[in-house]
Amino acid sequence: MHPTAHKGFIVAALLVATLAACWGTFSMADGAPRVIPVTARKFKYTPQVITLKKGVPVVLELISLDRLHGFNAPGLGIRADVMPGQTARVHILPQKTGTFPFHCDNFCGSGHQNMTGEIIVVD
Ligand SMILES: [Cu+2]
Repeated sequence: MHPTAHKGFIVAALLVATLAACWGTFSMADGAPRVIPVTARKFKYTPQVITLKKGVPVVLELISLDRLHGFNAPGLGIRADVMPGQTARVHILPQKTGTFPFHCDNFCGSGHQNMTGEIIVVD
């Protein structure tokens, strides 16, 4: 390679590296947590299994497709009323790994007891 061309290559490589570093900083700096939509209806939460990463903040956006439900994950200290036409936002910053069951805690009919799921926190 001609020395000048070589230099040009290094400059280009540095530029790419700098842009990549900036991009990484920006995407971290925007700080917007991942949003996970969750729907409730008789007698099911969707998704039923929610996988999170320890230390990574998320927001659950809970909405009901029929009537009032309750979202309760005691192991994570989370509870929210889930209503039709109104999004309930629950912020979670998982601190420990494990499987944390959630259930509907507003009696919503026969089948209510099946309205369960789990949040799995992984490393
Ligand atoms: Cu329910």
